[in-house]
Amino acid sequence: MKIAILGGDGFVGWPTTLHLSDQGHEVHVVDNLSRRWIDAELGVQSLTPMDSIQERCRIWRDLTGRKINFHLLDLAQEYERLKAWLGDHKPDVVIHFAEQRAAPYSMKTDRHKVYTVGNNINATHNLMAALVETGIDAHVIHLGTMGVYGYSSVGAPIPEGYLDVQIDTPTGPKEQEILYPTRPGSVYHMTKSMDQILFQFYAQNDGLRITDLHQGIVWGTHTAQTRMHDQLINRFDYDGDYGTVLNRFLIQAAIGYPLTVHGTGGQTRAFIHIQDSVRCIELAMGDAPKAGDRVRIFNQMTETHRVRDLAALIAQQTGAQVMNLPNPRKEAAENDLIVKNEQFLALGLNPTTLAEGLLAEVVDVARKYAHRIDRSRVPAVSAWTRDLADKVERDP
Ligand code: NAD
Ligand code: USQ
Repeated sequence: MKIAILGGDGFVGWPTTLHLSDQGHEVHVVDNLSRRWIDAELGVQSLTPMDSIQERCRIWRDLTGRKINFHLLDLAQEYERLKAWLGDHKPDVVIHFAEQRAAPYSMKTDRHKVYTVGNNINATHNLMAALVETGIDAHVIHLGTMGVYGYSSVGAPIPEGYLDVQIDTPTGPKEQEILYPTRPGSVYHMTKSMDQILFQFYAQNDGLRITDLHQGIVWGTHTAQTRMHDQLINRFDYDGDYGTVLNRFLIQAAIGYPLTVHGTGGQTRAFIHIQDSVRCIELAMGDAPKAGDRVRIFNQMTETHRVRDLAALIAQQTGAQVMNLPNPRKEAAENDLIVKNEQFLALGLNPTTLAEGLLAEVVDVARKYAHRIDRSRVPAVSAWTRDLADKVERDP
């Protein structure tokens, strides 16, 4: 199949690109490299030394004989070029990773809020409009987030996207299926909630075939293909804006930095290993909806963990200290989370769980590149409100 990977230079996009190229698909990465520019803006860099996307593609070709095509294009700002590109290449599948994905970055200042909404909503909507206009019947697979649900599950498992509700009407109660009500916890998560409505509209109005993957926090760094060569190494964020909690704890453990638990660490979140994330995308590709179907929604996660339990586990394995910091985010201090993920299990996903070996692998990668870490970039200082900003510890 011919596959367009929008955002294919990123943390999940790059291993997905390699995996699908390895399977013999014709793969095209479309990316504006904004994530690399944001590194420059923030004065941070990936823990792992990343080559340019062109160099990564060259190494892959030398190693495997397979070609990955790269196209520099901004989905949000270059609508006409996007439409022309789709018209020229006519992909069978479009995998859409191309959004600003860090909640703390989206909450930094009003400028970052405006950028995140403009970038994410326009990227998604431009893609929808261009597919309709060009008449291309590609299966769109979007990377959404578990965060659209808002985490607290009132004791009931979070279903895969839809909820059956009973509504009282003058003629008696009626059943209706609705999108699970969203409760985003950041401007970034809010854009993913808005994406859902765009998808619902274009599936119903134009018969676009869309799968939305509500993904949990991705951890790990290597996949089978990124291990094949030093220069195929994946991006690995550790800083207070882009680093996600489990990968941050593993890096902190590697450099002797106390594990930065926000508040009591009572937040329960969904997790998935990067190798499973890539596998899920492959599974979703093989199970495309038909025109006229509702948006297919999968919960792309394999396990849930409480933040303080993760910290305790890593502390026990590595000897790291744990520190409880004022939480810069406005979020429930404690929550439970039960999530349904039966669809991927039924398609054959064999979950990789938090095994000691894989955790140790990440710590080893972090130790190898520890000299690249700027410790002053470890604290999470982006606060959700002005009040919280006053309490954030910049140098804990
Ligand atoms: P990332 O920031 O590493 O990659 C995103 C890529 O998209 C970058 O290469 C960036 O340059 C590109 N991009 C952004 N805006 C663009 C635009 N307007 N035009 C073209 N390219 C653009 O993010 P990631 O961690 O790989 O996440 C990929 C997707 O998966 C995101 O949509 C994110 O919301 C979702 N997701 C990620 C995680 C996670 O833990 N990393 C968890 C759940 C969902
Ligand atoms: N946290 C800490 N210490 C840290 C960092 C985070 O205690 O050093 C806490 C946060 O307060 C939060 C939880 O850990 O309660 C998760 O934070 P995170 O940064 O790992 O995850 P989040 O901001 O939710 O975002 C990440 C990705 C995003 C994706 C989302 C999936 O960046 O793209 O959509 O995970 S989910 O969390 O399921 O919504």
